[in-house]
Amino acid sequence: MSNFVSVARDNDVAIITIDNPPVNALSLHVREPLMQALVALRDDASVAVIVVACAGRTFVAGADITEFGKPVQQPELRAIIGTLETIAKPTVAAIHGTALGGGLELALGCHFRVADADARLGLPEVKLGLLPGGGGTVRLPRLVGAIKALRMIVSGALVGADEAHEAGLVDAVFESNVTTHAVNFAREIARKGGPFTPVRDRDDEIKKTELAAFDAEAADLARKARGLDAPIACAQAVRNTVTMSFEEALAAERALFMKLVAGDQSRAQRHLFFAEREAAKIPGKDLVRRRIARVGVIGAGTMGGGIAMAFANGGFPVTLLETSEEALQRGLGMIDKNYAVSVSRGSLTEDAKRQRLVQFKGSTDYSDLADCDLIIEAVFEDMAVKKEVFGKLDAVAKPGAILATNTSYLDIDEIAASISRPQDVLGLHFFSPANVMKLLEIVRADKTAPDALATVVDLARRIGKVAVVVGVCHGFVGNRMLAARGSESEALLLEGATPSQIDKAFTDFGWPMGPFQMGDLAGLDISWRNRKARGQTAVIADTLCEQGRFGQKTGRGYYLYENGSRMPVPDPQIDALIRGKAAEKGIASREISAEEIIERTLYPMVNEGAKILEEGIAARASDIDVIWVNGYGFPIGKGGPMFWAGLEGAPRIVERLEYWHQRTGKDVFKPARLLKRMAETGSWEAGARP
Ligand code: 3H9
Repeated sequence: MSNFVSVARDNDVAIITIDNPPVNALSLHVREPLMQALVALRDDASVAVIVVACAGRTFVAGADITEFGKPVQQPELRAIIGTLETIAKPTVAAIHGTALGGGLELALGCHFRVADADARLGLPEVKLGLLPGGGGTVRLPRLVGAIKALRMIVSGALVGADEAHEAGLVDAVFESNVTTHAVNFAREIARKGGPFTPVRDRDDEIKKTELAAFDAEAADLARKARGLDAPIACAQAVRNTVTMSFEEALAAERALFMKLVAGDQSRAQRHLFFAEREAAKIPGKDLVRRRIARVGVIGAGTMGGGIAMAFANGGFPVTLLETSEEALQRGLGMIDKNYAVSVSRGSLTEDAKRQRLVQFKGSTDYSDLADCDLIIEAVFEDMAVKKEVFGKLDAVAKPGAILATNTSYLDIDEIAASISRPQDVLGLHFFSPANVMKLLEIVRADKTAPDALATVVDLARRIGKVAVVVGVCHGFVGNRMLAARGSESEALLLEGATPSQIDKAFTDFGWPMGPFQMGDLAGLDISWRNRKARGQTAVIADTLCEQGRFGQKTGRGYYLYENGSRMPVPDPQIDALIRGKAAEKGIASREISAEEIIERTLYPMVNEGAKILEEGIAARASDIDVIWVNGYGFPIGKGGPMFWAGLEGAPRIVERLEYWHQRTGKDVFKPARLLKRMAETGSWEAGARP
């Protein structure tokens, strides 16, 4: 029929196969022949049953995301599903891999769904800033009930085949060869005879809904939406299914979908979807990767332990090295405790915990790292200490082993130059807690061999990290931009803003927390130590540390944390301290608006991002977005700092930076050449590679 949709016959069973690699997305070139096939088979009296299946590694993983934002082309998915529902003979979706979004909606248009045991199903549109727009919000509740559908749709979480079966979403689960089983299943169904009720006409589950319980759950979910429109729209659409007729709810779903798909939040989230995948693409696709069978981690503190756990979770045996038996046991004990917490929360089984723990081998002897293919040091952030560690590694590591440093700031070229094999050295900058945080900055040093780099990029994916390759500079991409963001924080305080006012401007923007809450959480002593090492000062932050106010860990920082609570309480003493320091410096207090706070913190950050692109430290503007969303909590609905700069308007950012530069003379406000070019051309890429 077409390269993308074919029909095969097994006597009176017709099998439609969608074949649109890599994920069988419902692109126009699939929808057209699919519609034709359905109409033809509906009208073909020799066909008794229709099975809808997919070739390749997965069932349909959704609508084609690249088509969003462009004019809708017929036939639409909704029309295809509508046509499926006009077919009186039984229709069966044979699901393997993932049935996601429009893919699951297509399956919901069938009378029956059968799945491979390892298949996963879900409506993850919310993660793209959307809601299911192919009838998912009106059909899924009819099978699994409104509250379960609400949870699935608002979270976008996938369910396994067994759970789907239990919930009524799937009618049968098979160990393997789902299409063959689907044909037999279909025959059996046809033999028993109809009538076969389309999902749209099954109202029993809907009628059982207690609206008050539904609303309570929806309100709870809405509180967690943090400024995102899609979760709220998802909940509204499912509620409509309870309160409206099928047709009305379907029309309301469509209206909500069209609004979201045209909005900035969904544009931003779609940008991030592709940006994350793009970030993993580096030159050297065909390079032979180095074999990584065992990983060594030096340092069993919070960072080293987290890194070791990340690899153990990814199935790698790990040798964990410490300087003393006592430190080693403390580190291993912490790892055990972390896994125990996961077990108590129900996210890990006892058995899985045991399997992870056997991956660890502890040692205090460097020669035990000789069989490791990748060794990551996570020791004290000090050049001399790091060089000493690398010197020892140079002596014991096997030829070709990749030697990585987890430094957050130090010059990796200098570390690499200190040993005999600089080609094997690179940076792996994990974010704390390393077993949880998704971001991994992979730092390519001057002499890093391309195959070593390609190996760790692949490896990052295997341990579930979102990896971005960056170049060497102080703080790499993330922390360098963080410094630019933070540079005005103190000045804003001295000029009259309070920590809570600044933090509120951030949370209103969509950040999970503001810079002062974040400082208190991370521990103010860390940046204090860093400042001292670099001969820098920050009058308020330094005074806080001199008073022993290190943040949450001492119960006092910019805020008070009473009785071990993590809830920040504004402290009048801090306001007095700030006003006192301002008076000493002769700075008059004035009203500071939320707009000014954003301009003086986030615009310099975008500016620094532009400099990073100019210098080739990041390859693409979208790489910077991936770093900030996954590592620092930049609101996903704004797509990352560089995408947001486009929404905000680069001309405006340049104009305001120039204003602040003129007023303060500070370098952070001096617009980067590339930012000015972006303001003129509207594209980072136009200037990224001059
Ligand atoms: C939707 O369905 C809306 C409807 O309700 C309403 C419509 C009216 N479209 O992730 P991978 C590409 S919204 C286009 O690396 P994996 C991806 O960019 C959709 N392209 O593979 C990549 O390209 P490249 C709801 C897509 O094995 C390649 O495929 N569905 C799409 O790690 C491989 O992807 C979703 O949100 C797409 N839908 O993971 C599911 N999906 O090679 C989104 C993927 O050039 N997809 N690509 O970089 C996923 O979650 C994962 O891709 C999946 C496979 C789990 C399927």
